[in-house]
Amino acid sequence: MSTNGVDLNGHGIKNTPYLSENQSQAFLAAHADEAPPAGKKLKVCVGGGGGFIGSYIAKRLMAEGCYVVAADWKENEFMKPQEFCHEFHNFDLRILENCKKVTDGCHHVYNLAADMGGMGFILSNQSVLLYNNTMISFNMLEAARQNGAKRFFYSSTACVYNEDLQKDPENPGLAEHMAWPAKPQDGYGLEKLYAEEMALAYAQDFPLKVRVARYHNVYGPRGTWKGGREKVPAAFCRKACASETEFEVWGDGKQTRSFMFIDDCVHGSIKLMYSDCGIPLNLGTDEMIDMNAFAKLAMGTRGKDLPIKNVPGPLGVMGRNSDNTMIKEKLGWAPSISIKDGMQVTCDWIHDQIQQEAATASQDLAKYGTSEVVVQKTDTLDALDRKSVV
Ligand code: NAD
Ligand code: GDC
Repeated sequence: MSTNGVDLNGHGIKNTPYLSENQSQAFLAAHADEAPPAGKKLKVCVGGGGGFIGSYIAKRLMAEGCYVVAADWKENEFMKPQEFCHEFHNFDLRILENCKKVTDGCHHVYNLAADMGGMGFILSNQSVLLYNNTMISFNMLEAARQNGAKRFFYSSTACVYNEDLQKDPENPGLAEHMAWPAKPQDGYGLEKLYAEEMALAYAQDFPLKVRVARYHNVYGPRGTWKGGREKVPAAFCRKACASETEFEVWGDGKQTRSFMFIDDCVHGSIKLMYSDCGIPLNLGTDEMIDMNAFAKLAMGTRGKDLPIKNVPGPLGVMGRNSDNTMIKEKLGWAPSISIKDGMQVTCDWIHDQIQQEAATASQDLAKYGTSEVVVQKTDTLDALDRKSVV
């Protein structure tokens, strides 16, 4: 593990080359025209601040001297609100009135809120997530405009890319222009692509600077690791801890992905927000790996080498990698934390979570050796009529 750089979140990983440790202060020093009045902090709203990436971004912005308002319809599972924000609002962000309340007076708005998960969620929940995410994305953007925010960050995804370019596991890298002509693999990718376009249109028509990151599979401590919404890094860490005789992998395991550790995601998101880059950018690593090799890497973090059992499951695309030419050109930086380093930290954390559960309740470890597929329910849609406007 490299010791060069800064340990952003106390994970012990220091290999991100930081241009400025405190990006918020550097931004304010360079943009006097966008700075709040003397003595006032830059006020930032983080939609989805109770979630994985949102809570990290909120915590980092708070540490960098911003006044942080986090909003989510659930509290963070692993941190108390005061650990990552100044104000926490338990609001349904599908509702414009709620979005307006949480973005009131904010200079910057980050939208990280989405009904989301890995392949065990997004393919089997298309209708509900299409409705929920469309409402959140549109209303957070419009609320930012109505409240006169100066900058808006939208968390898009590698799922926007044309599926015809992702059939071969030897994916050479998806460059930003390859999202068009559009043919995303699922409704989640399509909804994200449309929300990107809407944000870009707002940037053209209104005095709102829009920044769009296309995240490539983000993982790390405090991410969802069980229940069916987890993505493959957390699922494999959990299986590496729990499996004793064989290791289950959905599909033939030849499908490839690249993965980004949370510290790189936080640093890159804030760096992009403060940049002059008005076009969507890939935010991911270009260290591509196939799922059988990834399973072995995860097992290695626990000192295991079990036989792999390839089982049926939702697969998504066959090959996906990030082309980082554009981000290097625009930001002079790209994510660089290795899968090996990031997975060791993540698997150690999931091991601790399992140990903590075992200390408080009787535990069926075998269930953690397999992954669930989440069945679609309409409770969030039905709740719209009853209790959404807080
Ligand atoms: P997450 O599920 O941990 O966080 C999303 C948060 O949004 C959750 O806390 C959830 O409660 C909240 N939310 C959902 N619906 C809401 C509503 N109606 N009102 C208020 N809050 C609501 O997921 P994450 O991994 O932190 O993802 C953050 C963003 O990044 C999402 O927009 C996601 O689509 C995007 N993204 C993530 C990844 C990844 O690999 N994690 C990859 C690509 C894009
Ligand atoms: O879920 P995910 O990480 O999403 O799956 C990656 C690959 O790993 C898939 O081919 C899946 O079949 C395989 N896989 C094998 N075993 C398992 O136990 C498992 N659990 C999971 N989850 N997968 C397993 C994601 C989206 C995100 C986000 C990112 C952006 O797609 O689900 O919402 O937008 O992409 O990069 P993935 O990478 O297909």
